[in-house]
Amino acid sequence: MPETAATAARRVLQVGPLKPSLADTLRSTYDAFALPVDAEERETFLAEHGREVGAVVTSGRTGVDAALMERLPNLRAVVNFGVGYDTTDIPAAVARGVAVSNTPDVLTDCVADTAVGLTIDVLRRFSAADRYVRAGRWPVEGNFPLTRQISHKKVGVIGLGRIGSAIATRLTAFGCPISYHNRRPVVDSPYTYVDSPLELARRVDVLIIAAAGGDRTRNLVDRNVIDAIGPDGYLVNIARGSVVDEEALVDALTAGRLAGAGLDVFADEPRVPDALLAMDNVVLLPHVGSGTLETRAAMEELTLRNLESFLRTGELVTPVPEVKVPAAAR
Ligand code: 8YV
Repeated sequence: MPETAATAARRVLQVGPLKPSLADTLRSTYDAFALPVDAEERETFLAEHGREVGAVVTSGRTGVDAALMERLPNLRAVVNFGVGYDTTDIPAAVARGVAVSNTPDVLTDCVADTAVGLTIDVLRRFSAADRYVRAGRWPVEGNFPLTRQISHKKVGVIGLGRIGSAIATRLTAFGCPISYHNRRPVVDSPYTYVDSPLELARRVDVLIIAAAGGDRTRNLVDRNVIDAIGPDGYLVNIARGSVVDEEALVDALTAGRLAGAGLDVFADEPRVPDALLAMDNVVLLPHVGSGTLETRAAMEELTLRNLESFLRTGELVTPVPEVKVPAAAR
């Protein structure tokens, strides 16, 4: 009998840590397995149960690589908590007819707020000024040094998707002229298109990265782009650490070839290069872009809607664009 959504493996598997309430629901409502962390236990689990798994629920921090897909031969859906799905092997999913969903839209506002917050913080040096007060330096050393104004700064956005556009809208209200780089110009965009990250970096005071991670954007912001931002310029990254050559970024900051950086994401999270920890002109956040109660609840709800819909109908609610597997192929 050909495999259909009705006859397919139905077991749900949690891969990697998830929001505790989501993990609880998976266990209690969906009788889900959780993939063991220990290598030996994982091996035993996959040998015993791998064929039963029809859907994985994971997050952008863990994902499903090609090797794990191989061990889940009846996998038909990867339901991803998070908008970014660069940790899931998309070509392997396409080749295997595995559908993938993410959680777009519901986190756009919070991630854009974070980008603006980081931009203000790194230019106005609020976190550094806070440290100055706490260290008791104000009464001893006097006024905190002057900082940089944010209003009217020229801002460049790499990746004018949903989040990039929400950042641009916010910063337009600050009087910032916005230009952007995408693979292609956005039709009817009110912002100025620039056809390379290098040229964009040359033109702006603040370069904000909002592009998706993955192979296509790896080190898109390389040494040359960082140098083009220049010693009076700032870099803000709320996307993925992989989009920036982190070593080049550290070098530029160390040598004073870049004024400062606001970073919510890093190349090897949760590790942050030691050199950055010692700098006062960087703001470092532990990947909290979407991390509010409201947004994480909305992400959880959308994740569960995708799972429920997939189990009932074989269709995902918010499939990612690259992997729209027609129902007939599943
Ligand atoms: C989350 C994110 O921190 O959505 C994304 O791509 O990076 C963040 O919203 C992450 O997905 C949670 O695991």
